[in-house]
Amino acid sequence: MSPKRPDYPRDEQLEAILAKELGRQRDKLEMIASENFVSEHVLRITASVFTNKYAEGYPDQRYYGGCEFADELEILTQARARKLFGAEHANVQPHCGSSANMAALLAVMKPGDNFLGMNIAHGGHLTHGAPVSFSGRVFKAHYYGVREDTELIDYDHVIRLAEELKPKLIMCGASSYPRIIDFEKFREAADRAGAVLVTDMAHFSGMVAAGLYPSPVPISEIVTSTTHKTLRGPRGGLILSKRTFAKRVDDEVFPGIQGGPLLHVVAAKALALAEALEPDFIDYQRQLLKNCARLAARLIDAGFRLVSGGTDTHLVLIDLRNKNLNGRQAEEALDKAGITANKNTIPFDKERFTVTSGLRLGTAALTTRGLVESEMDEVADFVSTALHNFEDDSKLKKIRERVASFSKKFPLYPGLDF
Ligand code: DSN
Repeated sequence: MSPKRPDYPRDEQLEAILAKELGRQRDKLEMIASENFVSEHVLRITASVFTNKYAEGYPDQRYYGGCEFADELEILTQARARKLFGAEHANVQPHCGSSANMAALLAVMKPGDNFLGMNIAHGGHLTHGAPVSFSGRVFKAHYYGVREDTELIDYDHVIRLAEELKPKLIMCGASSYPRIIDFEKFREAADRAGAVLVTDMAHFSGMVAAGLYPSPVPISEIVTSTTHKTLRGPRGGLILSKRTFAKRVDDEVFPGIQGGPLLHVVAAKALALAEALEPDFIDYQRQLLKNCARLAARLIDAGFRLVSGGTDTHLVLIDLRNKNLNGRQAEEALDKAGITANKNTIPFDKERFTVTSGLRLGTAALTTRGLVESEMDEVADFVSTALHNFEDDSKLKKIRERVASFSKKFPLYPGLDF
C-alpha cells in the first residue's frame, strides 16, 4: 500500500489511536485463532469509494439508482465465491458471521422451531443456539457436544438427538474444536430427522478452499462462513447454498436482516477470494497446518495437556489445569509477554466463562507474517515460559522484549503509517 495519503484535516487524536493499533499488531505475536492479516491490497480495497454507495437489494433488483458498478462488483464476488468452494449459490452481503448464521436459521425455521447446535461450552459458536444469543432465544435450541473420554464430537449422540427431537435444522461447525469434523455423520443425522444441514465453516474455510479440510459444501444445504479467519479476507461473512435455498437465504439477508451491503467490504471480499484461488494460497494453508502441528508438539513437550491430545487444524486448545493457572491468568500473562490470545472454556470446564480453564492458540496470523516451523519452536518457548512464570512480571517483561525483537524479523505492512 502506498504510504502517501490525501491531504485532509488532521485528526491527531484519531491518528494516534490508529498508529497505536498498527504498532500493537506489528510488535506483538497474534495468536487469536479467529484472526489473520489481510494482504496490503485487500487492506487498500477495504477503503475504496464503494463505502459511499447504497445498494439495497441484489444485482438488477436494487432500491437505488447508480448501482451499475455495484451490480458488476457483486456478480463478480458471487462468481468467485461459487468457484472457490464449488457452490451452487453465493450471497456475499452478510456483514459478519452472526448475520450469516441468522439469515441461515431464518431461511429454514420459524421462531420457536427446534434445532440442534454444538454446545458453546464444548467448542461451538454463540450463534449456534447459545442461550444469550438470538439463536437460543428465538429458536428452541438443543445441544450436542464432545465425549468426556475422547473430547471428540459424540456423533452417536448427535444421531440419537436427531431421531428423538426431529429438529428442523442441524448446525455443525465450531470455534474451538481442534479436530476435523465428520460432515458425513451430520448428514446422516440430518437425514434421519428430515432436517436441513447448515455448516458454519468460519474457522476452517481457508483450509476447505485449499482442499486441506473436507468440504461441507456438497453435503450441506447451507454453508456459512466469516471471511476474515483462515480465509484471510476482510472482516465479513458469506453464505453458500444449494440453488433450492438461494431465494430464501437471499430474502433473509436482505430485507430480512440487513439493509444496504457494505460494498467496500464486498470489494475486498472479491479480492481476497481471488487471492484464495491462487496456488500460493494452498502453500499458505499447508504451512499454517504444519506450524500448528509443530506448536502442538512443542507445547506437549513442555508438559501442556492439549484438548483431544493434539490438533488437525489451525488451532490448539490447552487445558491449563495441570499448570495451576486459569484461562484469564494465561491470557493476561501472555499479553504482558507480547502474545495476544484468548482464554477459552474447555469441555466440561468447571470455571466461569469469564475465567475458564483453557487457552486457545491459532497459527493463521503468524503464518501470514511468514513464520515457519523452526520459528514456531521459539513461539512455543515464549508461550511456555510466560505461562510457567505467569506471576513474575519481570520475567514476562523480558519475554516481551524478546518477542518485540523477534516480531521485527516479520515486517507487517511496511511503509504504512496507520
Ligand atoms: N468469535 C469467533 C471466534 O473467535 O471464534 C467466532 O465464534
